[in-house]
Amino acid sequence: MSQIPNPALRIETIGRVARITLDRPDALNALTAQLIADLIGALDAVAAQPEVRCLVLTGTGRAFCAGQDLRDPAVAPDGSAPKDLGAIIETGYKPLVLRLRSMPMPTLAAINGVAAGAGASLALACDLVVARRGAAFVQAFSAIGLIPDSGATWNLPRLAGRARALGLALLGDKLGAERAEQMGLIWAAVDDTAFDDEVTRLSERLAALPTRALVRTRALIDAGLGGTLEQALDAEAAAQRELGFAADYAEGVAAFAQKRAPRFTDR
Ligand code: T3D
Repeated sequence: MSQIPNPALRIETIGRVARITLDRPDALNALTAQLIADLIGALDAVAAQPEVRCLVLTGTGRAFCAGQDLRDPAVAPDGSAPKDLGAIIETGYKPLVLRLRSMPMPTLAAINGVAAGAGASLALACDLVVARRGAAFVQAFSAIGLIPDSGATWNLPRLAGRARALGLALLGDKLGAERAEQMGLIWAAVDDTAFDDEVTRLSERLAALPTRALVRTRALIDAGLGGTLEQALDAEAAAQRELGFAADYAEGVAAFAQKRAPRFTDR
């Protein structure tokens, strides 16, 4: 059950950009069962705000998120009956990742520090990932006898290829932001001093673009990765038909003809 406000979670909307901040820096923003439920609630709340056209997900302190809180009694082995981690995924991480991936606006992960385990998976589930040059990504799962979860086995090989996905997942080494960018795992590594400005600039830029078309683009690219060319062509035709009837297309073409910036409104 969601219990917003949760002091470990901050939600703020500035103009057309909503920002959700994981805010328990003493625990490297690790996720408890309650925090996962509240994060889903926060995403639902942002999705329901019609004026929001970009979501930024970030953390406070020196970590973005250290993944599952290994001290949470809901999951931590304590000598009593073993915990059903499959149930935790089914009731927590799976709906969280699906909610994130289906947000009705572009999502930007602003990686302020280390992103480990499910924290790295959450980052990779966002549409764009920008990271401080000093940040790092860790597939921390093998070190504790688990497999990469929260979509990592789906996202990692698609982003970085099988060889690198396996190297990262099996060895669990820290991967610096710059190397993550070179591997195609993230959009950009940014100098620490320029990070905040770049996140603001990019989020405002995304918010000014035609939201509905961006969201359809995400869905088509995800579907296209698993389908045939013919399926992709059919899905593109259906989406283009829908967008062609919508206001943003008329506005975009009018702005082009009038040599002015477009003002997109569809969501
Ligand atoms: O279990 C299930 O429900 C299934 C789902 C699993 C999803 C998952 O995410 S599994 C993976 C869980 N996460 C990890 O295993 C990451 C563990 N942490 C680390 O590997 C490292 O802490 C980091 C790479 C994230 C950062 O390293 P470093 O050297 O910068 O910091 P540190 O010294 O290791 O950690 C600082 C403190 O944060 C420390 O506490 P202390 O000693 O100062 O009191 C450490 O215990 C705490 N911490 C770090 N990660 C977690 C954590 N506390 C609870 N849970 C954590 N995940």
